[in-house]
Amino acid sequence: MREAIRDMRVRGAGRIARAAAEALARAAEAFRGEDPGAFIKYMEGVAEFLRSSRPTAVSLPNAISFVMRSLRESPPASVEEGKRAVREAASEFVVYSKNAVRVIGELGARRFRNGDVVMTHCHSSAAAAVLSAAHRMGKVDRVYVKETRPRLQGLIAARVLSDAGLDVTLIPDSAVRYFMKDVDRVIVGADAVAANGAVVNKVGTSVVALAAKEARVNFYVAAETYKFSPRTIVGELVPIEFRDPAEVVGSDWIAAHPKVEVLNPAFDVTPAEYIDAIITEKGVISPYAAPLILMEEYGVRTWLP
Ligand code: RI2
Repeated sequence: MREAIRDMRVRGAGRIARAAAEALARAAEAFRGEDPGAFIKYMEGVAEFLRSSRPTAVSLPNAISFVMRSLRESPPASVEEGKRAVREAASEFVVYSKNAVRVIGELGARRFRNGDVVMTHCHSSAAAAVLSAAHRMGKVDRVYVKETRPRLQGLIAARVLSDAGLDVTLIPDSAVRYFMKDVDRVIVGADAVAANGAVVNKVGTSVVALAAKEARVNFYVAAETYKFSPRTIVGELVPIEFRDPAEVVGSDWIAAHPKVEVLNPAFDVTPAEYIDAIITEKGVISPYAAPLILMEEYGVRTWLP
């Protein structure tokens, strides 16, 4: 699963969180032995290994912590009990996560008006849930989807939204400002939401936000609460993943141009002042209310690490 997340066969912040939770449950089942202490140590190792799959989407460590808390808070008396605790916590997370995406769809759709033309970036299941729900409510028919180089996840969004019945226009990333004048609202997903309301999402998101602000177009983010980053409350930055430059131009081109540096950041940061609302499963909030979500999710411990 770590390899699948690393090479993005499993991708999308929500999906990798669910996959990690399920991988923990599978790893627990595979443990052979009778010593609960050894089981916990083994699970801590698996958790650490999975956590290092990709650095940016905070949903991944948050999901892992959720599952591991079931062992840490009440240490099991037997390996069987430990396995059961992990299995139940993992399935609780998966159920919660899928339901959260559905609720976000319903809450988010209410923010749209009849006839809105929308733009999105990359493929986010949460943003797609909002667009599909808004379409079912008869509010949104047309959506601009950016191709999202270098890995072209926009093509996934184009397929998903077209299958949901929307009229999709696929555009190159560089055409974002050209088409913004035709757009009423933007909606994107998130890999991490910081305590200061900044949103980390697929690289290029902040450019869409800039163009939207210039054109006075509303900019929404759809994010489950487990995408809020507790560490940012004490000033830690969300690490930005830099992926293989070969994803940008191919390894042959790189080999043929040894003097050219090719960089491939996977994410960028959109500051709170560019964001009108974050749609979570607990309600639609201002980005400046991000600390309230963190307080509710992690309590005062967040401030006293
Ligand atoms: P959902 C993705 O990252 C995109 O940046 C997307 O906006 C975000 O995760 C959230 O996706 P990547 O895994 O959880 O494609 O809403 O690098 O599906």
